[in-house]
Amino acid sequence: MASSDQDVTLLTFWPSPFSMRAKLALLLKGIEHEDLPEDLGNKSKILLESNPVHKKVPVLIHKGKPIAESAIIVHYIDEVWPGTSPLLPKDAFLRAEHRFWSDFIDKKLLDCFMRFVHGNDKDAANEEFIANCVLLEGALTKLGSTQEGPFFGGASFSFLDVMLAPFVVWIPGIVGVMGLKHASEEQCPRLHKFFEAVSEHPAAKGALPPVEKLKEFIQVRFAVKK
Ligand SMILES: N[C@@H](CCC(=O)N[C@@H](CS)C(=O)NCC(=O)O)C(=O)O
Repeated sequence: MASSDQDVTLLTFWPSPFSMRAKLALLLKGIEHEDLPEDLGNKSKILLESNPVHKKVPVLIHKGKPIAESAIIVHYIDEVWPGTSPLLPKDAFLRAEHRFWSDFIDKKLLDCFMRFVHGNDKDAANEEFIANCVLLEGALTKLGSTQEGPFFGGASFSFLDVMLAPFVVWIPGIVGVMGLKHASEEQCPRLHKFFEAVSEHPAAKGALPPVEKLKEFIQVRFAVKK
């Protein structure tokens, strides 16, 4: 563990995939921190003051300075604590690739995932979700290929792995409760290996909730009839 005088606090909400990213980056780096769970129905003063623009979690507060937005938080953590296990590649082109696919996850993958959850045309959203998984499979094969994975960073977690990791619990959660169809192992063999490797990783075990607990949350949050 890094020394306890780091003064790091994470404003968080356990089912939030964005909060999971920040938590995972902290655990991967071994940074001692305090979690401050938020009630998003009754946001705390500290959340409203530290993220006045979006009023969302996660917020990382480091030595009194707030940093918002999960991708920016993970970048920040990697820059401030580069030592132990760097998340972003050294090579500028590879770094750009990681940022490109991270943007893809937030703009394209998350978008059809949320349209499946909330929208009316679930079949179209599901089809798009599978097509996006296939695109990610291609990225994983290309980026992780030097060390044959299982991660985008090869044998160890990288920035992109942290950005995608929350889907390891959210996909089975939505599959189990709402009937989303996931891309098959034939379509996305490396992605399936990635999901398995993430679930078994000690830091991910600390940052991601159990799927069963998440399913209960999804049931209640999205009022899905049993
Ligand atoms: N783009 C943001 C998204 C954060 C986000 O949507 N957080 C949700 C929880 S999953 C939130 O705080 N929602 C509260 C609200 O919308 O009022 C990130 O990457 O951190």
